[in-house]
Amino acid sequence: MGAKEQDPAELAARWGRGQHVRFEERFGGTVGVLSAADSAAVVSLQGAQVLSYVPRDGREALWMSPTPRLGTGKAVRGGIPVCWPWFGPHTNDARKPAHGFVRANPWEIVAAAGDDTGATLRLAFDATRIETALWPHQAVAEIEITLGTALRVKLTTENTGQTPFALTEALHTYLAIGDIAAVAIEGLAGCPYIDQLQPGRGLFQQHGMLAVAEEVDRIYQDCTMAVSVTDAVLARRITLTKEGSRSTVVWNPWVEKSRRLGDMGENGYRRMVCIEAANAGSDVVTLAPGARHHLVSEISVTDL
Ligand code: TA6
Repeated sequence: MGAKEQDPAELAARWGRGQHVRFEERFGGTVGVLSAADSAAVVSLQGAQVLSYVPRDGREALWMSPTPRLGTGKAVRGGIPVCWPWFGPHTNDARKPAHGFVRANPWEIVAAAGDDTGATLRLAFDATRIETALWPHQAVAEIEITLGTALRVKLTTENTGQTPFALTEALHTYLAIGDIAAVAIEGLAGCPYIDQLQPGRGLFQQHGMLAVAEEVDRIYQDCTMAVSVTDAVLARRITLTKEGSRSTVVWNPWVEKSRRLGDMGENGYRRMVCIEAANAGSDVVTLAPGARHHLVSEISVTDL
């Protein structure tokens, strides 16, 4: 995609919808700015990544690295990165990028709409442009972001090829919290999970509410319920509901991994937790030729 397709003025002429859908330069790249229902969201064309969601209470709901930079060939840490067409490390080639190949690539806008009640931006990524050595299948991914009284993100995968393929995926949502020591994560009770910090140990079982007091990196399997994060410091509850998702990933890097990552900022790990609508681990989606799969994550924020 050339510079013209990323030029905010060109995009505004074609996809601008008054004050409801605008385009501008931010963090060294082009973003769409959605405004409606007394809320706002920011989406980068790189990775079709939601970078910010401010609901009607006026407080940011998504955590973002203190050093966000687009166009570096790497994903921006924060917001809602799109992990596709695989989640985590590639199953049999460690040289391939973790979480697939769309996070650092440009997506194309295919639809925009907006009025006082809601605003929508839809972006597409045609994977046929990817060299077969990286991924030998034909597919189109679409991300539809709808801003209203909640933030709804829908990731659609269409198999445009002649052979079925296995898909794992995640909407890797970084929620903003007041302090990791003062949040209760509910909705996972009874779900089995893979502990990524104890590989090969089989499945564990979640008992009751999850509190985080160390590095947590879990793929809850066969887990379709809504997850809520009750934040005593910010006096709010963020609820994440899902469709088309059999896995929920929960991640906090804690101290050592944050240091190794280098883009979490000072004590950044205390102010974020990832709750991800996903299909990962053994929850693999097999997509037949011509079939479509939808993964939806909807975030709503309420005062306590
Ligand atoms: O979703 C959790 C996870 O898979 C962790 O294992 C950690 O690697 C995290 O994703 C971040 O991955 P990234 O490639 O964005 O640094």
